[in-house]
Amino acid sequence: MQLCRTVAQVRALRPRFERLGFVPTMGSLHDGHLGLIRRAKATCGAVAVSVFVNPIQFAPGEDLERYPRDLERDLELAQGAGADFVFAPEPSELYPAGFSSRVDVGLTHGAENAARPGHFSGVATVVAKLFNIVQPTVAVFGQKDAEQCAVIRRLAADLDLPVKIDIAPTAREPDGLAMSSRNSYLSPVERAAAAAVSRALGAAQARFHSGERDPDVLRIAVAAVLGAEPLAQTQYVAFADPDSLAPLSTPARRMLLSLAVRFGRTRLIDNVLLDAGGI
Ligand code: PAJ
Repeated sequence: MQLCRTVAQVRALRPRFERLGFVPTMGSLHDGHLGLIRRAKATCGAVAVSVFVNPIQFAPGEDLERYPRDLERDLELAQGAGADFVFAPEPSELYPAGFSSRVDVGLTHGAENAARPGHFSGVATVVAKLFNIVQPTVAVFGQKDAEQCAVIRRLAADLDLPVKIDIAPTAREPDGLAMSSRNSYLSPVERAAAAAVSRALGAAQARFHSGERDPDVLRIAVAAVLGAEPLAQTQYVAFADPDSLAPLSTPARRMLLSLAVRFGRTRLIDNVLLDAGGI
């Protein structure tokens, strides 16, 4: 497995691969990331991974400085999952002096967009750059970040980017907690309490599957579970169209239910796609 630190190194390596899968990450790799790498490898036969804590998607006061970084460990894990090369640039490589462009996808209705203004423009900008540098055939993203998936799908479609966007299911811990690099911030007590997030989603999902389609009723089921966990500080419970992210307030057969919940200083997000399909 090769390590590229510069755009020029990636450009020199790229012609070696015909089909190339790509998994963009901010490092601190966990089994959720490794599942995406294996999936991209299985689809394309070769896979590139980027490890870059993207400064422009963090607002002042967020966790940019304390975000966990361990490149040696990430390289070992990426290699073990089948990565052919890792692109781990310095910030100055992607954002040299004079850099001033921004990609703005819109989709401003999203609850996460409202909670983190400017975040998705930072994500779309770096992902557009990474796609142009790596030139992947398929790029794999995780359903864990559902709003990010909607933004990336729109970005690729609207700008005619020649890449297929593939979304992989959320990888979870045995108690249901969605895997996340930020889980490492949780104290043992907070970690135990954090299982309430997926339990709350599960409660709404169970109601949905027994025929309840009204977001206001489902919201009560979510609130009952989160309200029973004293350490959980709910930031939002949102029902939205999974593609446009427009909020839903009337019964629907297909809804993205997403949550943001704080445990102490740690902010966790999770979601479930409620889809009645042909039922
Ligand atoms: P990061 O949080 O490192 O996540 C990298 C990829 O892994 C994303 O597609 C994310 O959705 C996916 N992922 C994270 N946890 C997952 C889980 N439990 N199950 C399945 N997939 C999971 O998302 C980012 O980085 C950044 O915003 C990035 C796209 C790299 C742009 O900077």
